[in-house]
Amino acid sequence: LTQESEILLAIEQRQFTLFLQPQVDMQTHQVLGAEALLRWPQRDGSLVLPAEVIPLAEELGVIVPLGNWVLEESCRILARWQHQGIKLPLAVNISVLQLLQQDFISHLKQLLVQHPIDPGKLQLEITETVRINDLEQVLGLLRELHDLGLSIVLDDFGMGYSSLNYLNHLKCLPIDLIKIDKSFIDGLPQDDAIVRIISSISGVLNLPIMAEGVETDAQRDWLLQHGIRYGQGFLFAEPLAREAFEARFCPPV
Ligand code: G
Ligand code: G
Ligand code: MN
Ligand code: NA
Repeated sequence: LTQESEILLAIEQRQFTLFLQPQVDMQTHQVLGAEALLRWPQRDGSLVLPAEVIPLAEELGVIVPLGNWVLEESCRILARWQHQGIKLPLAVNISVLQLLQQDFISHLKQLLVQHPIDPGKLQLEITETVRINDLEQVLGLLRELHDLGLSIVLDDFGMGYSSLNYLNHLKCLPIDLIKIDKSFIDGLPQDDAIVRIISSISGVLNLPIMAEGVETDAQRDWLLQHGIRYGQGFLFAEPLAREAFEARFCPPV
């Protein structure tokens, strides 16, 4: 089997799974939602992580079927939650390559018809690595997604392309949340310059921010003292299998 047919077969045989990590209000400890993170369980019990699978799938040209499976599975989870009275939103990572596919929007519309969910509960996390020549196209697509009622999250903020011109574009983008990349949270509380800058950008743009990869009390305390309330990280919980996430964070209603 070639690597690409191995991935396609794994999709068909439902070998992939989504782990869920809670996103919390660090002030009240309330769980606000979950991020869906791709995992590929192997026969030996190990998990292949997205850092390996996603770039490979992009390179081999199978990111679209894989991304479609992730979106559909996320819709199934949201439909089940809606049925069970679980009101949490679910954030899904979207590769820009996937977003730029011709039929991405029509496929998404079709999914929303097949799975009658509140589109506002589906949050798309787009990584900020858009090349300048794609920017206009991406802006148009994000507006369309926002018009469908989906929430748009700018993932890994600070890592990608952020010129002042780009920030100017952000002002008129339908973005609902900015996530500060874990690499900047790692430095807290000592190295706080970048987080301060991102925090002030979010203030100017009037956008809420969430810290990723919060691991220590000291990081959380710094964030709260500087007005950053939303967080995700091992301090609160690791990504968990769906059943474990529900058992821990979704008490029976
Ligand atoms: O779960 P983990 O921390 O290993 O994820 C690493 C990175 O892979 C995350 O930053 C996330 O953005 C990306 N990722 C995780 N799941 C998916 C997915 O389903 N699709 C895409 N495109 N990226 C994902
Ligand atoms: O989409 P993004 O790349 O931000 O996905 C988050 C990734 O970071 C996931 O793969 C998740 O497993 C990982 N992650 C989440 N919280 C923590 C954390 O507190 N510490 C570390 N080292 N990794 C984390
Ligand atoms: Mn993410
Ligand atoms: Na991220």
